[in-house]
Amino acid sequence: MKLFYKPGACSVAPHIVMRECDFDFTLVRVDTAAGVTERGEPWLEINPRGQVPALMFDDGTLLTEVAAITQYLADLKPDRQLLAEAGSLTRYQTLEWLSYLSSEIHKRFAPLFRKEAADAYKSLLKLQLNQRFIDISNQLGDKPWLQGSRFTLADCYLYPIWRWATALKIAREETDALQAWAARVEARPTVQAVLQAEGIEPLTGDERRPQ
Ligand SMILES: N[C@@H](CCC(=O)N[C@@H](CS)C(=O)NCC(=O)O)C(=O)O
Repeated sequence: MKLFYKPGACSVAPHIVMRECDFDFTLVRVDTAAGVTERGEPWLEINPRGQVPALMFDDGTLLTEVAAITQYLADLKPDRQLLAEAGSLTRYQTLEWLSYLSSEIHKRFAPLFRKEAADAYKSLLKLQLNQRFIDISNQLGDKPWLQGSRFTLADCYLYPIWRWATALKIAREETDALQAWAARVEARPTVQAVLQAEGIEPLTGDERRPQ
């Protein structure tokens, strides 16, 4: 399998899943702005939707969307318990998180990275995001992971999103639980491997990362 990614983008989520599940895969970096992969292939010919992540199978079939790719991968390796079995409420609570993160959080970030978006609109988005992150932090509370004692797809997806929030200085107050969670995420060897492979920095220094 090939995972098309952009460093630090939402493709970090399936990248973490790939490593948590020990898949044999090839990473292919995409410059979405230039519309070309690191191999010089026109990106829109591979993925007409133009976005990362995209997962390509050996026969050339493409699967896109963070929620679909991560569920597919997790279901191939149920023993990793990133997604509970079909029929269990826990599974649908993970899907609830994926849906919420995708529709209510992830998409609010896109205009914040665009010069042409009006400042008043950006301020509104930041206000809304700020409140949602405080809420997520409150939901986390003392739990190690979003759904309790088990690291799931929900944590994999929230991690790149929380990185953008940190970069844009959103929700720096009242989010201690989220900040502690990020340190736990970054203590995972799989996440460290992702950061290294993508050439991106952790949010938390060694002194803040639990050993
Ligand atoms: N709904 C898509 C969103 C994907 C998305 O927004 N990807 C961004 C990176 S986080 C991207 O490729 N942006 C470049 C572009 O839109 O040109 C998913 O869940 O995978």
